[in-house]
Amino acid sequence: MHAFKQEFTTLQYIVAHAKKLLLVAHTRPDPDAVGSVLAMKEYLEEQSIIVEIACYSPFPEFLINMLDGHFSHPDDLDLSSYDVVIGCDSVDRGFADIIQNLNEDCVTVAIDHHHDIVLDADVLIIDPTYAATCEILYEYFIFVELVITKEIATTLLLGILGDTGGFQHANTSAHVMKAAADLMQHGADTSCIMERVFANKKIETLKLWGTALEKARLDTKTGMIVTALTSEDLNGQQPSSEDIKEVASILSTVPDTRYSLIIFQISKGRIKASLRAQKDAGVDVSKIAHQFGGGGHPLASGFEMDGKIIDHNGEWEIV
Ligand SMILES: [Mn+2]
Repeated sequence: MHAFKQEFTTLQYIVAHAKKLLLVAHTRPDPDAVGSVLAMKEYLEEQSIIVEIACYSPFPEFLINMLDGHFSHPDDLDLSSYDVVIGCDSVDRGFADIIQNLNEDCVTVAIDHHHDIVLDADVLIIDPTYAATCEILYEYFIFVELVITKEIATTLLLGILGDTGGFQHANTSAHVMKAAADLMQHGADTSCIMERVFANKKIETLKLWGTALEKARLDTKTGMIVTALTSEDLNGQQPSSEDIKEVASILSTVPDTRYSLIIFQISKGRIKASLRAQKDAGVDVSKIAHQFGGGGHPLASGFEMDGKIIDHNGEWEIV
């Protein structure tokens, strides 16, 4: 685990001199992306910096009543007006497009825990041994001796709980638990976050899960369990990425399963897939995701591609 002493010192210096700063959350933001940009915003605004958050997707509906957040579409912002831009989590998704439109003097910072980041920035704070970007930010806030408010504690724990699947994934290290305990001590409400992120399912969502689980097929030779949701299955519904990831997680725990794959139709002509592997199963699902232009972690990854899923009585074809 990288200590980032030098990078944190540099970031602290950049922040001390920033006047107008843009935070970037990745497209279709997950709890770690939302948690990290909101925690950063709170910290930066304390220091009288003008801060905005850019994202190509709207603020996630399931977090609206819990957190006070506002995302602006990058096209609605004057991107050349910022002196610092910080991308938090999955910086390859969206941040790369924004970087191209910045002022020449603008300082760019990327904070991430994905192992396959190709994007370049002036300051890179990237280490895949961290479970969440929020875990890296927690380290940074300790480093700069920030007083952790209830809001910051809540947003950081949101990211940690999101990316560890509520402490269930293999990335739940002793360091994660220590950080989480400290954040709880500073007022973060674990059960409230858990309810938002993992419970609080609409009946339609649970029915979709039911369809996905019912159609799942296990190949005992390879240990792969697979299921798919066609546009007919979805019937106009648009499940969140979190919902789909959860189905992949549940399927990966079936006995004799080494890894799981769920494919669903996100829009007409476009499909999305989520992969989960069991720890010690010897499968690196990020390698599979890479073959299809996606990415992620060895035990949790995903990809998107053009295509339409067709169901031939339980045998799927992508055309
Ligand atoms: Mn993350």
